[in-house]
Amino acid sequence: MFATIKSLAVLALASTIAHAAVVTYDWNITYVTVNPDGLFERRAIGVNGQYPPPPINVTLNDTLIINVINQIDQPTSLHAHGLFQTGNAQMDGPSMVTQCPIPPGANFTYRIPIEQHGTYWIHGHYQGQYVDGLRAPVVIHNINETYKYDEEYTVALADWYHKQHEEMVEWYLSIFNPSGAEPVPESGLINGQTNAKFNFVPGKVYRLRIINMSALAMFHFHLDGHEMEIIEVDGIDVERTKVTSFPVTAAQRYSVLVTASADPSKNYVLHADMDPSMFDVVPEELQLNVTGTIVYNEANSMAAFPVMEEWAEFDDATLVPVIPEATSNPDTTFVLTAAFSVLNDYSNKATFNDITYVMPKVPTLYTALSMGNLSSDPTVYGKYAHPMVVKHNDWVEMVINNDDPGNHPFHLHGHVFQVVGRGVGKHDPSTPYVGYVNTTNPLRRDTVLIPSGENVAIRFKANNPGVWLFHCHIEWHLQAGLATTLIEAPEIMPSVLKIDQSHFDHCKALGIPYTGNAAGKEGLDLEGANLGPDPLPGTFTGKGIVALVFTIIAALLGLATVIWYAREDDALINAQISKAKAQAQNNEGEAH
Ligand SMILES: *[C@@H]1O[C@H](CO)[C@@H](O)[C@H](O)[C@H]1NC(C)=O
Ligand SMILES: *[C@@H]1O[C@H](CO)[C@@H](O)[C@H](O)[C@H]1NC(C)=O
Ligand SMILES: *[C@@H]1O[C@H](CO)[C@@H](O)[C@H](O)[C@H]1NC(C)=O
Ligand SMILES: *[C@@H]1O[C@H](CO)[C@@H](O)[C@H](O)[C@H]1NC(C)=O
Ligand SMILES: *[C@@H]1O[C@H](CO)[C@@H](O)[C@H](O)[C@H]1NC(C)=O
Ligand SMILES: *[C@@H]1O[C@H](CO)[C@@H](O)[C@H](O)[C@H]1NC(C)=O
Ligand SMILES: *[C@@H]1O[C@H](CO)[C@@H](O)[C@H](O)[C@H]1NC(C)=O
Ligand SMILES: *[C@@H]1O[C@H](CO)[C@@H](O)[C@H](O)[C@H]1NC(C)=O
Ligand SMILES: *[C@@H]1O[C@H](CO)[C@@H](O)[C@H](O)[C@H]1NC(C)=O
Ligand SMILES: [Cu+2]
Repeated sequence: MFATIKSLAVLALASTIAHAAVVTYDWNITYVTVNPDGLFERRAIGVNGQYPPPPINVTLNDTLIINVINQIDQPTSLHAHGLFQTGNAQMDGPSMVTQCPIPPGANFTYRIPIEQHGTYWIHGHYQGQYVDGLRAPVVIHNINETYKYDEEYTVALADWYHKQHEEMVEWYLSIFNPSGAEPVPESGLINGQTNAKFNFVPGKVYRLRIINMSALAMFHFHLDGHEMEIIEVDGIDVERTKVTSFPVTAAQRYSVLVTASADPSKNYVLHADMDPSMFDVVPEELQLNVTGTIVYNEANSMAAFPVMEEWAEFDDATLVPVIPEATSNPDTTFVLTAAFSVLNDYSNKATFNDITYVMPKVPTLYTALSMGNLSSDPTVYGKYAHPMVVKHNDWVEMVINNDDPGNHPFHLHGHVFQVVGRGVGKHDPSTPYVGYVNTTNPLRRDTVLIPSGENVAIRFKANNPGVWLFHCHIEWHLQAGLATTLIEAPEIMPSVLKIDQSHFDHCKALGIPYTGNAAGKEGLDLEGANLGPDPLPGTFTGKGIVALVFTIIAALLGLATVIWYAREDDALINAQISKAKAQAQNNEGEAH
């Protein structure tokens, strides 16, 4: 079932007990035809002919090598979510941030020294490829685990769509979706299937590593007949904390210890309930409650448990890291307000401080490495990369206000951050936090959920020179531009990061410049840089904008009515998109 591990070379020095292996995986990325929910056969992106792609399994201090062979007809890149990549930012993966994507037919080697342990995942970071299946767990064992357990299982939760991501995102970002309704998945999967089984033996202690690899769905995790203790959050070991259920938002991970102490003459349901509040519309046929089975004996009947009436209250900020980390007053503070609105291209986009993320012409890391001392000037990265430049070893605080009716899980590459403060409304960083504030030993993680109308302050030390994306991990929202770029320690980056020529060869093959500013030019001349849509002028209300857009669409297409929200009429919408596309192409043709 697992990837072919090409070589596992143990480099043990005779005089030390140091553990360090080079673990190599070959990832031949191809299309596969799959039907994981048994409802619909579709094309997905698989690895070595398999869907789901094989999990990656390494140990602290190993070097992980992934040889990517890109056999799909589109570029790709891989991001190992949650790994620090210290001094190795060029291996972080997001396309046009730290590398040019890998062209179709090309190979690329990710070489990642493993400096952490815990539960992570790896996924495509070129457009929305992970929604189409390019995602897998990454389990990193500690040399000496903090908690003892007998066996472990990975429980990878994911939402599943029947349509190709490309088709869905086109609709999602089109003028026909001014309210920004996200595509709703058709199913939820556990380990890529609908009937995952986990064998338990009475008396044994199991570590379950729960990973939410969703594009959208948030799951509530609980087990019939068994108690759980949380011991790990996003790679950080925490003090044992008993829970009955807990939410896992996109990209978050938890480990729980479970003792197989239930009556072994029964089998038990493992629940991952999708939270319907994330969905604009809950289709009648959508099975929200995704389940697996804890099997003591295949011949057993299922134990009957009442339906959980309400998910338990759970606050991740109450979890206490086993290894404390001191915090410090910030040297630099950024305030980011997240919102969605119809911008002046009449599509619904996401913004931080009214800026929607648009990829630069040059990968941001390459700009940082090629601009000399101008690399500390945010201007060179282009306004729409939304650069935030910080100096080496500064303490950085980011206050994120969620000014949107939806909840958003925000993820920072290259770090875990401390969750130091939290509140309702927008936070003014010149005033102290009331309510939740913790500067003693706050929770550290790499993905934090910020509920609608609330704010969170996170802190980290800028000790990892590189370029790191900060973004919402709901894939639809990233595609809508809910991202900023952290430029960390540009003043020393060229002396820390060494980039192999093969990276630049891929840029050449795709015609992407790899030196210069965001426009591929010298100095502060940014003419020709990619520009994003901007907010509409004036004080349109959301409803006013919807009405305005409605009018524009109606006028544009000469239609009396446009039904954009009613997903039941996909055919009509698709026809309209095709028509608008044809029209746009005509216009383009005329303009040229
Ligand atoms: C792991 O690597 C670190 C850093 O190189 C080293 O200090 C440590 O001793 C290593 N641990 C083991 C058990 O090999
Ligand atoms: C990659 O997978 C495809 C499809 O299974 C196969 O045709 C091709 O030979 C594989 N390439 C390598 C290098 O393994
Ligand atoms: C992971 O790797 C370790 C060390 O090589 C091995 O003992 C273990 O069985 C592997 N686990 C899985 C699930 O492959
Ligand atoms: C990619 O790697 C595969 C497997 O090692 C090899 O067969 C193939 O020739 C390589 N392709 C390119 C373009 O280098
Ligand atoms: C592992 O942990 C045990 C108990 O916690 C300790 O006795 C042992 O020295 C540790 N081993 C290493 C290599 O750190
Ligand atoms: C995964 O995250 C998404 C997005 O936050 C959430 O809607 C979904 O319920 C989560 N799934 C699980 C199993 O926690
Ligand atoms: C799904 O699970 C939730 C919580 O466990 C429960 O309240 C709800 O009734 C379940 N829905 C169905 C359709 O079983
Ligand atoms: C940038 O470097 C050049 C020489 O390399 C120097 O003349 C100039 O003063 C520097 N500018 C700043 C702002 O440090
Ligand atoms: C902050 O964290 C520490 C240690 O994790 C904990 O003891 C303390 O209760 C927390 N303080 C607050 C206000 O939550
Ligand atoms: Cu979001």
